[in-house]
Amino acid sequence: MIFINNEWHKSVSGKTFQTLDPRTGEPIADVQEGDKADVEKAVKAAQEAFRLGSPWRTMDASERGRLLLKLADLIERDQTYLASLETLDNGKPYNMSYLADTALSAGHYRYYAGWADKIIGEVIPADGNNFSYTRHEPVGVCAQIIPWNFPLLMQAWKLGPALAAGNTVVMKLAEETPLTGLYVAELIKEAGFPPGVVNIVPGFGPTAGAALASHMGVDKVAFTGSTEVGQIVSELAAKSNLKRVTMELGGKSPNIIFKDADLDQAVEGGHFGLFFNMGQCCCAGSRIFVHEDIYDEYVQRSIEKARQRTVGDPFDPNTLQGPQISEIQMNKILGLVESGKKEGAKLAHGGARIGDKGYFIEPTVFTDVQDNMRIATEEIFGPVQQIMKFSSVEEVIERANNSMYGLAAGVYTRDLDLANRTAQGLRAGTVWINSYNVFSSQLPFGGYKMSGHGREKGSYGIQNYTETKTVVTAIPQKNS
Ligand code: TXE
Repeated sequence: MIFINNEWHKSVSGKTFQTLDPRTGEPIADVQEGDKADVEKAVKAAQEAFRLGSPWRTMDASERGRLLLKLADLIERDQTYLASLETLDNGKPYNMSYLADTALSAGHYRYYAGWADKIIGEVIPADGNNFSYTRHEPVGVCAQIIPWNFPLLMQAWKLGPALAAGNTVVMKLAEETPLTGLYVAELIKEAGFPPGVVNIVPGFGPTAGAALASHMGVDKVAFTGSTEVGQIVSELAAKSNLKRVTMELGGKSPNIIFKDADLDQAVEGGHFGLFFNMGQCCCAGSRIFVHEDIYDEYVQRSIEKARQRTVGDPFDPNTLQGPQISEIQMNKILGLVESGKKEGAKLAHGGARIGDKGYFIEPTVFTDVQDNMRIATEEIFGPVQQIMKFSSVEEVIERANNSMYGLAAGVYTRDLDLANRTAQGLRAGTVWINSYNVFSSQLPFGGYKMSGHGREKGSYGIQNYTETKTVVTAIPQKNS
């Protein structure tokens, strides 16, 4: 169903679509398919909820925080159900859905609850006889378009700061994974958010998504997804009403292993940095640069780790890797594996589909990868690790930066000077040193270059959901 004004609606067109179980490719449920006409209704509801004098606009900021805290509590109350639904719809191991996705989502709402009454402007000693201050006001009606790789968490990353800052929202869920986002809609209502503050439309990108991006009544669009679609959304936003845009897009993140690194830690970091979430992470460390002195040992240990990775039913507690999200994604990944073989990389492990039901792929390791190969330049978004060799610091920084992307990077070394020098040289929104995939709510996240712009999480996430208003009042005489 479609969630507008705290009520459940059927699609105006009467159309539905199926969401599939990635373990089998079989349908789980029919979902109402939102389109332009549904987006129209949802935007109207969000505008009405944002009108001056509305319950949402007149609510104490601390009360907005209390509602977010309540939402976090409700997610925890229903954590087992939500984690099961996430695994069913997305295919990620249940342990991850429970310990990472649902837990981090609740924590994220709680973190932004704390911000709600701490968004403060400045009193400014401007020249002349005046009293001047800034207000950090909500941007207004925000469209939020999210992907399928972390359905609950991407919803939380987007809703948390938007609601803390007092915006209203129309969110389009990914067509592959609409179920948990819709369940959270019910919790939003139960928490007590006024009608129209959050509206959730399941549907497809070129219809519902594009309608949101080009809508004249939407003040901002926040998008997470592919760089290609990010360009389309930016264009629609610019051509319609120059709505504000934040983008979290693809990546080809380097993970640099220096020769003095703690090898156990670096092998684990390279493995986890790539294989986590079946490789379906925008920040996946998909170019692992290893110093030539330790290259052979690193490669051998990485292959061993990939060999030990258990693939299977994501509800089995021993499973580390479930299916990929869809047939399209599986075929894209297998196509890139073929290109790697053709272009001369060494397929050291895996490389094939597992079985003929569902979308399972073997944990795959390529070694002897060259920088210009497709597997070293294109986002694979699957369980395929690229390992390459380097010899000097200057060389590796230059090669790591030689990408249209700049989302994240990893550096493994025991030498603090080398770590800092490398971190400063890398053109990436996040640099993890002797770690990878650290996603605390307090840390800003976002991209350089074609990995996007704007930041989510942390105080920077709030900045992206506020407008600054300067108010200047003439006064008879100012005094210091
Ligand atoms: O992404 P899309 P897809 C990358 C990854 C993956 C590739 C394709 O490389 O293999 O993208 O995945 C909505 N107007 N990432 O096809 O299409 C769509 O409905 C407005 C990286 O799934 O970008 C969904 O809600 N919206 C990434 C969202 O965009 C449109 C996460 C993302 O889908 C639209 C996912 C349009 N014209 C994929 N077309 C990351 N940064 O984490 C689609 N959408």
